[in-house]
Amino acid sequence: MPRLRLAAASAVLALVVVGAVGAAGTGLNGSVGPGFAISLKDGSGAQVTRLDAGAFTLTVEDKSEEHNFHLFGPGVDVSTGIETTGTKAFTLDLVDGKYTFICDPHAGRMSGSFTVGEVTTTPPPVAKPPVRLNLTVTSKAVTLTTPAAKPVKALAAGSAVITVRDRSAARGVRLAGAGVSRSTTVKFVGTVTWKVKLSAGTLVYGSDARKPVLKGGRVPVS
Ligand SMILES: [Cu+2]
Repeated sequence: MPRLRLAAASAVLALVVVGAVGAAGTGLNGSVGPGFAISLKDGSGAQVTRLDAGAFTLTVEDKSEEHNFHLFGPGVDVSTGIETTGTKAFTLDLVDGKYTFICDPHAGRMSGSFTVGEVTTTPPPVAKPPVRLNLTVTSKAVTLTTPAAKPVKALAAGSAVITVRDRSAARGVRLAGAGVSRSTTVKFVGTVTWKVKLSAGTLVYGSDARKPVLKGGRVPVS
């Protein structure tokens, strides 16, 4: 009995010490059990989703002998025992980053997280400028070239701006495959611009109508 009383006294002392420390930091309340409930709330009772960096006192009420409350993140790794219950307090120095709390035996269904500091958002991907191509049909040939007049051997999927030069009143030019299906009419002579979105596949270009049909080419798009 005296030993028990001593234990009780030291527990009270511990609570007093914790209380004193608690005054230095903002209070957070963790709770686990009964059942599969786990939560972390601020002083106003609201679910913690984001905090400013700083000192905090986390008071955890562990209400179950099957669960524990385990909080970890940058510079922090604290937990209550699985088979123990009761109230336990921790001082936390939270810095910018993501923190997670779980019940170790049931991390799959008992977990939560919050961020500290600025929430880092990944910047939107920088849009690649469209590739520029020239598609030309004359009475003799159909060619697909770069603006520097080099033949196109391969293309990357994405946007393309194609300057189409139809120099033949007897043929149209067509572009098909890789998500594209465009053509000029047989009679048309002139220059048009096609803005297309190339997807992976094979881009086929050639002429149509009047025989002989001019063979163009095939370009892999990946
Ligand atoms: Cu659990």
